Amino acid sequence: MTTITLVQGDITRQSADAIVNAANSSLLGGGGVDGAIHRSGGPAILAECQALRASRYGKGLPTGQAVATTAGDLDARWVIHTVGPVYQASGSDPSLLASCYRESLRVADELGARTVAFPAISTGVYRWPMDDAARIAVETVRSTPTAVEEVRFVLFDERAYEAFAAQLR
Ligand code: AR6
Repeated sequence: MTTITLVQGDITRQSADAIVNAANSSLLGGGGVDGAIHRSGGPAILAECQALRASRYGKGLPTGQAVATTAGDLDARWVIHTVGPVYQASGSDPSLLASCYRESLRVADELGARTVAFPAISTGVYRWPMDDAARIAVETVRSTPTAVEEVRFVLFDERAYEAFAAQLR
């Protein structure tokens, strides 16, 4: 059984086996959660991301996929980087956002992670509407078989927290 918990706060302050990063396909950093994770985690994370680009992901990590690195100075063993889809009002594929959660859990299982902290993927720079993103996140975690014991959604502000709380009620 996987327990879903909600926390309002900064994901870089969390203690967990794995912390998920809402990255971009370059894996070389950016703003939002991505910037915060690289700033708090230190240069070891970027060094491993650069090695992954050179070895496995020359064209970048595709949207909806996930890959792990060290967590550097964060209070975690791994960072799992995943690339959310950019929301477009003209049509966006929710299965790609679901895939981020499913693939991150698959990577977590491969690593043996038991606690995994997720941000609200795609809801910042990538503009996915929060209520819809919260529904997709919670439904996907609930329907994905995994040995992860705790999935913790770490929501940056009260609006995001309330959107996820509504899905759990
Ligand atoms: N802890 C938890 N949540 C956070 C934090 C934090 N420290 N900082 C921001 N959020 P975003 P995306 C929330 O933009 O939409 C980057 O530049 C934020 O309020 O980080 O998937 C990447 O390099 C929002 O609800 O990720 C990509 O280019 C959520 O995290 C692009 O942004 C996601 O916002 C990815 O965009």
